[in-house]
Amino acid sequence: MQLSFRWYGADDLVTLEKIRQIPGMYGIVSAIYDVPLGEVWPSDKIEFLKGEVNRHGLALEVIESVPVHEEIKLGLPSRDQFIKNYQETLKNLAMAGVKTVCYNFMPVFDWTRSTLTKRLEDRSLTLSYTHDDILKMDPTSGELDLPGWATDYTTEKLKALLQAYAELNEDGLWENLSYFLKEIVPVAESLGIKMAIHPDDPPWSIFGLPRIVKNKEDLNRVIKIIDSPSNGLAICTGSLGADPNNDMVEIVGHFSSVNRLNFLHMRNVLISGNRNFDEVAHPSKYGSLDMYAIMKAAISNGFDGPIRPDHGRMIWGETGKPGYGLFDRALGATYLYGLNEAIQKELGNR
Ligand SMILES: [Mn+2]
Repeated sequence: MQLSFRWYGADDLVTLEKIRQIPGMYGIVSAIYDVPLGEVWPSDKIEFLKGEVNRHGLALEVIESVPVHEEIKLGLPSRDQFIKNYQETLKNLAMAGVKTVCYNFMPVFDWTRSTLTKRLEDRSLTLSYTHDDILKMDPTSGELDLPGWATDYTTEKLKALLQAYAELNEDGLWENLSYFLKEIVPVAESLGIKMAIHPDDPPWSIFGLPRIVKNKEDLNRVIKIIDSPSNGLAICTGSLGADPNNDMVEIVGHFSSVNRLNFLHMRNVLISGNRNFDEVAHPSKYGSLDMYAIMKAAISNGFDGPIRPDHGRMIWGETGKPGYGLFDRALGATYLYGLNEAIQKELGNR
């Protein structure tokens, strides 16, 4: 296991100085945030980031994410230039020693919650999703501002995008993912980079948008587009696990065993009804997922790649980027470190 921690760069309130003090921490998961979407990430910016991370005794081997331009997802003629740029970015990342690149293929909106500040019984604050509340939201109203969302669209542009995706539907989105992977995976493979698609969060359609990475069947379909270790998965237990039909132990074990699990996000969720869930503390007892069994399924089937605690709650009065404070994610990291030690010893590995 390469225990890793997401870091949003120099503006992140959680500093590299603090992250390096978390026991067992190996690497940083980050990105270049000041290059416009779709443009090539220049080597000097990547080298600077790597230098900062390395200076703190941490590795920079995982990028999350290199975002995929909407025109690639929509399959517009302009996609070829954006795909070329993506290939160039991969080359520059490989030169800096990056081994894993996470991305997603969610139209318009990244992860979605109905509230970012639900108070749990222990008085901590967490991100929560209630499907009825989402159904009442109008994403084009301009009143919604969730951190997982693209906020730089005008209302008109957003309406046009939603319409374009409604017409594209799931089949069209699959075709466009396939086109993208057939251009990207051979390049990634030649560079020694493993691509890792992050599942849709939540794993069902919202606002009439097609979503295609929701369950085991979808994950299987992705890896069959091109059969390569560079065409793999970032399995996020809190994303897929919000649907109780997704057996996370089985899914993680399966894709680890076929060597397509390239990155593992560990997060627990408490499912409280049909399409309703809270993000909770990492240990199994707080949520609906058996975190020990999931870790064991990954490791015992051969996974030894990057793992990061996914979102955390806000505890001990911390404020900051929802889901990405220090304290609860650090607790999550040490819990994962402990699970890993116990599982490795059980397996007789050390
Ligand atoms: Mn995730």
